[in-house]
Amino acid sequence: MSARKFPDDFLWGSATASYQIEGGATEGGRGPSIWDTFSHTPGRTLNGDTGDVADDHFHRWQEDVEHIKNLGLGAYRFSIAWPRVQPGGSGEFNAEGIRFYSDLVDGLIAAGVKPVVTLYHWDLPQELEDAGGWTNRETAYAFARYARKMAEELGDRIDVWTTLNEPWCTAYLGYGSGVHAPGRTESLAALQAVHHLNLAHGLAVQQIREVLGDAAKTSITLNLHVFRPDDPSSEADQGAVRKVDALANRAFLAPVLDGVYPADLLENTASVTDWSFVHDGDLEITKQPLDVLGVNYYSTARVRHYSGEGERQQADGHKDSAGTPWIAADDVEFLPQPGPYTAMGWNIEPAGLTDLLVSLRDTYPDQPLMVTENGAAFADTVVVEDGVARVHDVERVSYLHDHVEALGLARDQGVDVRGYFAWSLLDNFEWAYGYDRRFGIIRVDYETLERTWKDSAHWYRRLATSNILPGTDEVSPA
Ligand code: IFM
Repeated sequence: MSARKFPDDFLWGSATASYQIEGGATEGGRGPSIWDTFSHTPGRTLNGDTGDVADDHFHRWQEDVEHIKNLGLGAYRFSIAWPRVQPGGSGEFNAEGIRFYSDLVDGLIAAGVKPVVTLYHWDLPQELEDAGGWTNRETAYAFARYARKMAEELGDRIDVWTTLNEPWCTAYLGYGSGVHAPGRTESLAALQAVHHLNLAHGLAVQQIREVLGDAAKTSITLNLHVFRPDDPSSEADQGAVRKVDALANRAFLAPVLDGVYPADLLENTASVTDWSFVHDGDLEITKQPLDVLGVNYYSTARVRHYSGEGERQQADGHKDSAGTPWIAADDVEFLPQPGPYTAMGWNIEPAGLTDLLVSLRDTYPDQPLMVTENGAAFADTVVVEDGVARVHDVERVSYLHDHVEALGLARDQGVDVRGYFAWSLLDNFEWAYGYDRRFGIIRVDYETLERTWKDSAHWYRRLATSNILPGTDEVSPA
């Protein structure tokens, strides 16, 4: 069997996010974000870990760009910390913070790497949260002003402008289940956040296009959920899938790509809200032409209708939540999926990625796609061989291999997927799990902050530099 080949212009990249890698939390004029507050609140993160130092990328970014270059990547996806460039989220911008990203962008371009920017990967300026955060419509307008400023400053040096990363997490984990910052557990707040995030996205795209014209490539990244009905022949289980699909997927896809909220979403959540926070004209704003839709994929979920008998199962990967991210879905059960699992407890099912990409193409045939995150956490160990530190992360190599193959299978079916970004470039602060879960293809020693390529990095370099899917045993250093 010949190895899978990808086209020459297929974009191979790796992704990170500001709060997860930067550190320098109080340096360079950066203001506090909701994740500073949250992680410094006892009991919120595993071992009380914070992003104060993280990978110290703030000081080591040049070394990190060198790693990206040596990996042979065509693109690097990173996020801008809003409070680093505008400490309070409105008002004064911080020239020093802007310079940090401007230098990073120049460094990437000099290394032959396309910068793919995310404007919001969860580190909301704390001052904005104090005024209501994403429950407050004003936050969407503040976000648009910040987006405009970034477009003015970074301009045409950016390859793709991504407005939001995984608004599902911001809305439902931040305001519904409370496992993410700001840690609120209010169903109404979560749904208000859903809408204000969609609005923020649309307003920001308008601003970016106003500054940069149609040449600007714009995007949003969604963590779309793949739900399997427990019994595919059961109408009740299919109904359970539709209910959570509306909350998790269509609550974002429909306003952003179709300019509507799904009728079943409004109906199912009527006990929580009448959605009067959606103003006339908002849905024309949320729907903006998108050059690429970013898709983050990790695993699948199995759901069934809950009749009320017996204890309701909630094996959805968020079962340790204080509240629930599944608003008005008490009649839906999440069942454990068969393994294997990653260190996050997430099941590994590459076919879910193929299914997701194909179903997106079926619904939105003209929408180009990009897998903006995919990867796995495992408990890595370092071994020293001939005086050289190695991490034989066999499971991660095979996870990446199988998911790239799954993406290839979607392409075989004619799906227009243009790029793939491994999550993550570096081990980093995995939110409520602190530094305990390692997703990096490059290991970070949190004592010395030294970077060590894992086998997965060597494997990924082969893929990125050849466009041919290497075997899982092709992991030796070049
Ligand atoms: O680390 C996160 C990232 O910030 C957003 N997507 C999922 C990753 C793994 O949980």
